[in-house]
Amino acid sequence: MSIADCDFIQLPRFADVRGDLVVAEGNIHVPFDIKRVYYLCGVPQGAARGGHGHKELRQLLIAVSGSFDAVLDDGFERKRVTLSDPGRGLLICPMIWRELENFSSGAVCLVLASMAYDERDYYRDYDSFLTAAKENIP
Ligand code: T46
Repeated sequence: MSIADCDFIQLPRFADVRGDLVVAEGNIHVPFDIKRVYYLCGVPQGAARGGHGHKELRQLLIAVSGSFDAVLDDGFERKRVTLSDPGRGLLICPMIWRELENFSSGAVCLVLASMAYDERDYYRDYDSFLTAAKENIP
């Protein structure tokens, strides 16, 4: 997996005079079974989230309100993308180090995840992640 495999997915959006409704169904719009949902909110100005990689977890991040940046790193290259559109989500594949920063005031990051929470799936140390990524060991 590389950062080339991490891309935005456009979600179906139903807009009418009452506002917008955006849908994300597992294995239809999102390329995995959705096993867990969580969200980041109330992030203070200047604070960062993430700062880890996952061995197997796949996630779709959606800025349902406000905006923030995601810095993705596959051990070989880095890219920064901005999430600000509630109608599209950023797919993050396994073995990608991610850092989330530049949260706007009131930003909410909704996360759809392919697995239940499991601390053993995390690389929380960058050097260990880098060694595994370079050796292609999940
Ligand atoms: C990711 C980014 C975008 C749980 O108990 N269950 C959960 O499902 C999650 C995600 C976290 N936690 C606990 C574990 C920690 O005690 O919540 C606490 C904060 O978690 P963490 O420091 O990992 O939060 P972030 O925002 O740095 O990272 C999270 C996800 O862990 C991570 O997978 O990609 O959001």
